[in-house]
Amino acid sequence: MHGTPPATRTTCPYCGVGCGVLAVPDGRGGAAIAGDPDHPANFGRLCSKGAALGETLGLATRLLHPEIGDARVSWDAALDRVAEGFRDTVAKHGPDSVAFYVSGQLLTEDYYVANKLIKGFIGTANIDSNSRLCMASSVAGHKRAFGADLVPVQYSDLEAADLVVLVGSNLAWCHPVLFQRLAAAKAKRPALKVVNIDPRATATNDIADLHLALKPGSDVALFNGLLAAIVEAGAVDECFVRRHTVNFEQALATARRDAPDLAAVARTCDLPVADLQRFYAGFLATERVVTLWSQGVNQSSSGVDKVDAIINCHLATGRIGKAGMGPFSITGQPNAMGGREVGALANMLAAHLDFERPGDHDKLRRFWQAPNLAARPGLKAVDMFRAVGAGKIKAIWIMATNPAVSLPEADAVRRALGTCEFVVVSDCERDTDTARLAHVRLPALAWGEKEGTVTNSERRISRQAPFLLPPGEARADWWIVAQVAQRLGHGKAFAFDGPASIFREHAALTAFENGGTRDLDLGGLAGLSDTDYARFAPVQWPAPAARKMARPFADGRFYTADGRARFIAAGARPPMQATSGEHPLVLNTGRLRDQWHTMTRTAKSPRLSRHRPEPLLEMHPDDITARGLVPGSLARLTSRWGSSVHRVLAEPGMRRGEVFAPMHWTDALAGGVRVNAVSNPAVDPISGQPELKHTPVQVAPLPTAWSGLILTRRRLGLDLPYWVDAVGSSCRRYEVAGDTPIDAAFAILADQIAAMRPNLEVHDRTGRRLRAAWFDGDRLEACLFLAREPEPHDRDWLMQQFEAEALTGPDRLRLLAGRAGAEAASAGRSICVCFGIGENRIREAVGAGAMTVEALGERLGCGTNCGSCLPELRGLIAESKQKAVA
Ligand SMILES: Nc1nc2c(c(=O)[nH]1)N[C@H]1C(S)=C(S)[C@@H](COP(=O)(O)OP(=O)(O)OC[C@H]3O[C@@H](n4cnc5c(=O)[nH]c(N)nc54)[C@H](O)[C@@H]3O)O[C@H]1N2
Ligand SMILES: Nc1nc2c(c(=O)[nH]1)N[C@H]1C(S)=C(S)[C@@H](COP(=O)(O)OP(=O)(O)OC[C@H]3O[C@@H](n4cnc5c(=O)[nH]c(N)nc54)[C@H](O)[C@@H]3O)O[C@H]1N2
Ligand code: SF4
Ligand SMILES: [Mo]
Repeated sequence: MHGTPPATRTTCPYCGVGCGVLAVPDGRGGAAIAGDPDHPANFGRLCSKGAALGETLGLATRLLHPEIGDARVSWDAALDRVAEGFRDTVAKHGPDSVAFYVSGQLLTEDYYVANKLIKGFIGTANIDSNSRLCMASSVAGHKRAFGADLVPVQYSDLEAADLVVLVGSNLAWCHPVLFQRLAAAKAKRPALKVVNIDPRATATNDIADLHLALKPGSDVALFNGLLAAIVEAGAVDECFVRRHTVNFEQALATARRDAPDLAAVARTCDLPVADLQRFYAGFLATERVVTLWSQGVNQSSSGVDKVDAIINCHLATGRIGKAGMGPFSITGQPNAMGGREVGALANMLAAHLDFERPGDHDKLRRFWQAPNLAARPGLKAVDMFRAVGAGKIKAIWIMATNPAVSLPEADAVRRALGTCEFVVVSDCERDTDTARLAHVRLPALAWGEKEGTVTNSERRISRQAPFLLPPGEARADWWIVAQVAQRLGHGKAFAFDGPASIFREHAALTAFENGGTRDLDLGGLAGLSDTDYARFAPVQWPAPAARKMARPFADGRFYTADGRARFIAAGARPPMQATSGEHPLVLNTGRLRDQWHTMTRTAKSPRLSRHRPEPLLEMHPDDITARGLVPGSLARLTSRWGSSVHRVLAEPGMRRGEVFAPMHWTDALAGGVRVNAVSNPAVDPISGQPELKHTPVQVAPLPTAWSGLILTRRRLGLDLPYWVDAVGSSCRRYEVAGDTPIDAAFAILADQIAAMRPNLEVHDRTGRRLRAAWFDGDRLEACLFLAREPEPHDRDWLMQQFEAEALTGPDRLRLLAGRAGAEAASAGRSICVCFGIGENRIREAVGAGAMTVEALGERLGCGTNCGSCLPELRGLIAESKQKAVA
């Protein structure tokens, strides 16, 4: 008898919460996915993205064989070519003429091997990570204040706190399971208060007692004001400050310059004095405070100062190193933390060993037996790609990241890669914006196939375990790097026989001549057998060999030379690029609930594609009107660096003068919409992290002759000023717009959709609306709607028609009308993607008296699985209550 195969315990490959997942393969290349009830990050919960992992495992678009140019080659040929490219470039131009650009989506083992090869054996520190765009400011802020990159808070502290301050974090959408843990703790204990500090009113406001919609970039002033208020109120923990810190007076003097009084702070931050007072009073009156931050803090030209301005307030009150309190930088990627641990950033060595600390270089050189170990820091991401553009870096190997989309000044990045002599890309997908520019493409194992460890936001190391066989010729990233290392003549140092042996070496390095001088110590894990490693239960570091793990900083000792934390005197300054008459608006960018980064995986999931199928530009309604736009129309976003096209969404929760666009869409999935073509390349002077949340822009109507919708079972390659591809369960959906005459465009698109003439075609007499549909027998194959003005078709209903085996008679006519008849009301925009419940149905249920999320859940099921849509459900309920009052 065959029972259900046992579930594989693994970890979600998306955000830094690091949820445990149970995966049961279905034997057909897919798997059933569930939350792991025993994992300490999520205790069984998963968000919409985690729950939809099963929909992302398909192989249709995977890179399955090595390629040189567009030709499939053997692994030997590809690896020889990569080794030759790097060897020749180094021989001719020296080690600093080559670079690796890596990612927080590599496993710790992959990351370790890449860092070891380039720093230890090629002999340059030109290795940087997409963590530069993500965590670099927090890393630098921690090191300045604590003497080490150590996060002293864990998830349970959020639940134990009495006040949680969220700064520049859309926790509800970006760390949904952590958000749910916080929401549940608050529901159980309403005394737990939440303050949300974000220029936008996001879904995270759902649990906020106070929202401070501050002026973008003004966080330093806000927290300097808090430091001054702490002193004013006599709330300083004098004993802690005296015994465990230095530099308090200098930091206070600077804070007072920024914050001579409350009114001054209110002006700088553009906040009501009363709201500031409430925030400060709450902070002063509450001992257990966690301040949690993310990209609204890090992605800033004053990111490091923002981090330290926050940490200053925790040091001044001694609120660090104890349960329920502390400064908490949460990580974005599944292994952002692992990359920091192995040191795969241009300004670090490895294992929290530093270029600057005397003796560290020598320790690493001896441990690795690497006489060629890089002696000075390499180029950080933005500078690295500028050096590629300037021809100084002539060979680059990009692993597990998509810089042609995710870096600022993305058009310049693309041009740089286009002119680079030798570009190698390791990816799981064949057609990414970056892979298109590669000379050699190397197929990497994906989630579900690869094996190793990741570290989450609370320093907890968990395993990613394989439950699918490697497809095609795809190989583990560590294997690929080690093979190239061997071809470069470093066989002995890279003779790893699997991830377990790499992990043991990494753990041994963290303990090497450590003796309590370095925070990162995994000595207790350096002796794991292969079997221990395979069964490895999640563990938090430090995990030294001899001592028991203690809460970081519980003893008031820090990792500076004198053991004391540093207050940092950091004065407020405005963002680097100021608005002007030509570019009067501020572009803020970030994430959507159901997409991950450059969408190479989440865009495969029909249910995730339903939440926001297009890249919308969120604007205050007054700004929309002022620019002659209307909601739903297309607009061009322009900056000094480039432009992109978006559909306009009216969002009263935006501040006037600021617009928000998602970072996700690429040229592989759309045309004209890469927002980082617009983003400015200013960076924080210390961390090198780009200011991705603040670019001066202009927004203007996009002149179009027509816009439309194509639904088809086949994928299309389009060449239009605006097009966006989204996957449905039985068809693809293309939103399109163009500036050529509508009749000609219609004919060209019809030709692209099918070789034959449409079975149905309806043009209205004025020539303003053209429609066609194609059938294969009775089965719907495609439909095309073009019109001079955007039309409100019922897209969800139309996409459902592709699920029917046969469409005949009146159904066909309804199809060309673009919507269901009166008898079948449309479900509307998808809110709960787990059960496919649309906005209209939710509004109906609310109208019929379901005024709580529980009641909605009982009636429709929505919100009862992953819970990611709960903030939006509450929003619809609140809206209805407001209407009732008005
Ligand atoms: N759904 C989803 N979740 C993700 C990801 C994803 O792609 N999709 N990516 C993961 C990764 S790698 C990361 S790094 C995290 C990021 O997680 P978050 O940082 O929470 O997400 P973002 O949307 O980038 O930005 C957060 C907020 O910063 C605000 N902000 C902008 N400027 C300022 C400012 O000057 N001050 C303050 N206080 N706030 C400001 C923005 O309005 C935005 O709401 O998410 C992770 N989780
Ligand atoms: N405007 C704007 N831009 C931003 C941000 C923002 O807030 N606003 N946020 C920044 C931040 S915080 C981040 S983290 C970056 C993220 O930006 P990227 O790292 O560029 O985004 P991803 O789409 O995650 O790219 C990962 C790539 O690796 C591939 N991949 C996945 N798993 C593996 C694997 O195991 N091995 C290999 N070899 N390949 C793999 C995927 O197919 C994909 O092509 O974007 C940054 N860019
Ligand atoms: S919160 Fe969601 S995306 Fe993040 S690790 Fe958990 S399931 Fe994955
Ligand atoms: Mo990130």
